[in-house]
Amino acid sequence: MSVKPSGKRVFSGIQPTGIPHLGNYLGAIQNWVDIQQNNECIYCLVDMHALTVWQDPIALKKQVLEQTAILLAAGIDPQKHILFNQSSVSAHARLAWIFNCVTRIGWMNRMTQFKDKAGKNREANSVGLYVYPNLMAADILAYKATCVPVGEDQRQHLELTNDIALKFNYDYERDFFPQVEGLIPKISARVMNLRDGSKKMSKSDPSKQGRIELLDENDEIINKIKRAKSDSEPLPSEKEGLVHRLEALNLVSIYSVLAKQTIKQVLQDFGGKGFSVFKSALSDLLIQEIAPIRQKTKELLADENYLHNILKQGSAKASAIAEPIVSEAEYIVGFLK
Ligand code: AQP
Repeated sequence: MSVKPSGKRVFSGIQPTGIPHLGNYLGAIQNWVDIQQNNECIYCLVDMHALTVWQDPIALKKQVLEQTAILLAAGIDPQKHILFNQSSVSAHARLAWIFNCVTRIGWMNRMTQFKDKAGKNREANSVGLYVYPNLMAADILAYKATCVPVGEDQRQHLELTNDIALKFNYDYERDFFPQVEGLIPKISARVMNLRDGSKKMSKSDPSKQGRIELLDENDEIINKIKRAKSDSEPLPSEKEGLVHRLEALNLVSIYSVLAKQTIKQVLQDFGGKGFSVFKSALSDLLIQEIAPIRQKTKELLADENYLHNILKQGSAKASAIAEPIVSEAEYIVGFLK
């Protein structure tokens, strides 16, 4: 994955709704780590977003700490950058309310992620899930961040963020919020469910068999890849041979990102070979990537105070940036200060 250093302010978040999976890792976290080199990065455990779907309160607290440990283990540097939990910085909620009043209902109705997540019984979902993209816009714009590393599934929400910023600037006749740019990994932007190549890999999928979690033990990784859906044909030698073979394409894409090879190169090596050989090589690559993160996470989880302190320091640093920006936005819309 190649990311050009730009010296920008970066914001990104992840929901503490479970253990991050390979999709979160390849679509977001790996990118987060890389761009720390040359940018000012603000990374957030978005517990307020998590609440848009019911969460067990005890589990949610545990998951925030678990994800903090995983992000640190994956290489996030909380000294040079900022790592915190969203609910501890009130600027997010305050700006989100303003954006609820800026966004038009027609815009929200076009959000495909809501449609996917809400399912058939839309009316039974929380209002929070519906206005989730407004909170996401507030997360980013509370810091006037201009660079947002996310997976491909978030592209539409970023476009909405830009529409909100433009409308706010237009309505209040000033150039206050910047336009944001997504930093979306080109290869394997969307990692798919191992059991169903038409669905994205997701933390909230009831079955863990469809996802590789970053805390999976080596034998779990091997078993999940063994049982991953494939087909009876050998792998093709050309990329065109993967059209209509969603699950095979997903496995090859994962391999190509982990091995830092193009799909063409992977198929040069594995074209004509059966899935058992390929899956065994894929498991090896996954274990090589995930085992050190799992090990380090376990060590970090042994000291919860340390993790609490990291988040506390992160919240203070985040507030110091967001507070003046959001206070000014409140003043602009007419709140007494
Ligand atoms: N399957 C995926 N492939 C590539 N990128 C992905 N991301 C999520 N799933 C994939 C990226 O991970 C970042 C954090 O996502 P999130 O946890 O905030 O929420 P999400 O996109 O809704 O992810 P999940 O796993 O599907 O969570 P649940 O099940 O809780 O809703 C984002 O940058 C996202 O693009």
